[in-house]
Amino acid sequence: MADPQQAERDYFANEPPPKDLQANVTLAREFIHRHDAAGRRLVLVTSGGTTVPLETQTVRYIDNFSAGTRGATSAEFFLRQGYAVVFLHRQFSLLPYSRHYSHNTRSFLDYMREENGRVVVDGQHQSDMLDVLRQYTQVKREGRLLILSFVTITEYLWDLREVAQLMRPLGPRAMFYLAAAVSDFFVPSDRMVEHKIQSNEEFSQTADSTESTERAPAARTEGRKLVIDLEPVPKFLKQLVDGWAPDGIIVSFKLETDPSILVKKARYALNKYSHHLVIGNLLSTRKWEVVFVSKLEGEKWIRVPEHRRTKSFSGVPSLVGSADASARQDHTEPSQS
Ligand code: PAZ
Repeated sequence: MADPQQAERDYFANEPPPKDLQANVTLAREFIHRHDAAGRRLVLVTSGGTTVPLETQTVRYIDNFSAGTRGATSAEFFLRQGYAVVFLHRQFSLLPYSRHYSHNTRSFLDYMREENGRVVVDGQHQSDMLDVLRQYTQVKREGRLLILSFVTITEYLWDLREVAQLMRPLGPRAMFYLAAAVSDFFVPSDRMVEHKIQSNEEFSQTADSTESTERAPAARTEGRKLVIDLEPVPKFLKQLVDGWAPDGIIVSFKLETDPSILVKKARYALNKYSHHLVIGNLLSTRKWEVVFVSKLEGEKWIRVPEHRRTKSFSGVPSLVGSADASARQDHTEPSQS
């Protein structure tokens, strides 16, 4: 089996860092030092899906499913509990607080109207919006939320590694809450074609246009077919647990679509990486049930009661958003629906 440290070295040696890495590191360093000095608990929340570009000048890419609801909602709850939050999210996915008014079927302008030449919030939304605004304003005043973004798997991994290493000195006061949906496969940069992949063979790239690559391009057309040959992304959870932040509290997520393997795979991840908690969820029921799998407590299901599974005012039903007060915990099997 490949040595994970070697796989990490190879990955970061071959995949160039994002352009904004240094700027992100500078922001994160200041943020982490400030909150460390104040004795605050810090959490890195990752959120949204990573992409796998197929071309260097990217027109086409493979995406990972995630709207960022779990991450953005959870970040609000960590902030409410007094944490400082580094929110590493997929660009344009949901953000804490603004999530209540974005990505809806309705425009944010529908919450407002004009009154005497001024913009005012509609009466029916006043109290909800005031509540969100007060929380947001307080967090901003206290400087407790740092928002960083990624698009590709490589940007995500560079940012994760740098921020995790900066958080390392905090030991168990640092938590890693890894809700992002991260690609398992990718196109290494030395196998990536420069230009847009053509569907017409006449215009397909010749060896000339990929001459910087000694290895065969990972995406190519054969006749009218597009053939993509992806490589595995090294398993970075192992590196996080053992190397980047060995004393941090690490919570990972596991998304599946087949209910019969969810708990098995969550247990497998827990045993393999020896971290603190795996939160499992199914694509179809993730909004109202999750399973916590940990060494200390085994398997514990948390469900939003049926009568609370209606849409919230934001139009987004959310386990974290509505479960804190009334979620039922039990040890039964997941719903098969
Ligand atoms: O972002 P979202 O609320 O639509 O979905 C959240 C989620 C399903 C991506 C998250 O809960 C999760 O399981 N993340 C890990 C996915 C994975 O197995 O890589």
